Amino acid sequence: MTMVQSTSYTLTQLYAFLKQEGLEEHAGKVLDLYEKEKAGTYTIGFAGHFSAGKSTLINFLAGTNVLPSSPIPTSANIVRLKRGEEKAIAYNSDKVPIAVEESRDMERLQDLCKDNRQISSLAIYKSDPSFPLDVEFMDTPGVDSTDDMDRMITEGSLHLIDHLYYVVDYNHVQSEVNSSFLQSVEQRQQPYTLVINQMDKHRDEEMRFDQFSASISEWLNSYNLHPDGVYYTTMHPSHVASWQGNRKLRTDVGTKINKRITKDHLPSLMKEFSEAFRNKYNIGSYEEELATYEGSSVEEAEQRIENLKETYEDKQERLTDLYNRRVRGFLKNAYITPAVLREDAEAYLESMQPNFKKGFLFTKDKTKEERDRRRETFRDHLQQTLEKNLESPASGPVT
Ligand SMILES: Nc1nc2c(ncn2[C@@H]2O[C@H](COP(=O)(O)OP(=O)(O)OP(=O)(O)O)[C@@H](O)[C@H]2O)c(=O)[nH]1
Ligand SMILES: [Mg+2]
Repeated sequence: MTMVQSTSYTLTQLYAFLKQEGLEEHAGKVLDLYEKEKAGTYTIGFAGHFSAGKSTLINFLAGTNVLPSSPIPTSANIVRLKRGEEKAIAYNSDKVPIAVEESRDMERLQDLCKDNRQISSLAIYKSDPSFPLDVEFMDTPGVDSTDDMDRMITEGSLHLIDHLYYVVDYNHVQSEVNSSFLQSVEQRQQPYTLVINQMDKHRDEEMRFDQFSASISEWLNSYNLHPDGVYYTTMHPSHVASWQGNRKLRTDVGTKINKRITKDHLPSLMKEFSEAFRNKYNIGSYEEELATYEGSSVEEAEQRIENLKETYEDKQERLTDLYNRRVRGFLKNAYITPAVLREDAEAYLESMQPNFKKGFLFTKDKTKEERDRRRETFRDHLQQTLEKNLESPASGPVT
């Protein structure tokens, strides 16, 4: 496969091309990549089922409290948390900034995070996050179904995430939504880490921790999932500060930030774009049509033609043979000049001589009458002989 280098030039060309083709949404993703590359931003994303604790976890890891968290589905739009002079920029679905808030009012900022009527994404700059200026944490709305997951992958901001932390709550790890989402993530070769949050709900007397973690490994293996790591955390106020798993996760995030290994999203986006082209130009239906001419059916047709040809040639050969045997055979043996016919011919030829005269009176009329009679006799006998010796054998069964 040819690797596409995500240079600014490639992105600009690609953007212009997609725009020209009317694939606005895809052009928008290229623009995102272009801006991310230009700014040199390293993005850590958080996704998962709603109420798993994503926003709480980001607040904890970033050392802030700006993201709203609540037991009911809360985060309604994508929030990019950055370090900088405090402000919030709201974008609509066309990625156009529609409002800039310079407010330090937490409630106001949190309301923006929950509003998805006009706002589709939000950039919040805070002075307190512990991470460097070129790093951002991305919070995403919770998902509840495979459809939500698909939307999150195709319409969301997965194409901007360098490393994904997939957050699940303790009670809903092994769900269909989680496994199918993570399989899509693997397909896109998106590096990710699994975070099992709300571990305060775990009861050792019901199941030992090692048994629980073994069941998680088994589940991952059964779906052929290979996260970068698995972390067990709790954001419960009574445990948050002391929980070992939280510290391990924080260290892991720190390591990721130090290395800042960026993900090249262009190859998987190119696949997405080519799919969009296929849909736009209805390539699938052409392929289906072509497929009907391919494979066994055509081979079958060819075979049938070949068989027909063979049958035809065979028949032709047999007919030639038949003709030779029947016609030539009896022609060779046909007795078409029996004695009586020879006599008739002789009599007729004799009557045709100029000096031929019939009887004593040898009138002209009598001579003509005799000539006619002999000709008729000869013709009748010839006719009978031919019928008997030629026509009948030629139309009879072949032996
Ligand atoms: N017991 C317990 N509760 C938690 C934990 N983490 C978060 N919560 C609570 O769970 C609820 C949901 O937390 P959020 O941080 O809003 O979860 P979220 O994943 O961001 O949810 P959405 O934005 O709606 O998708 C809140 O009431 C949190 O206080 C945890 O580890 N243990
Ligand atoms: Mg949230």
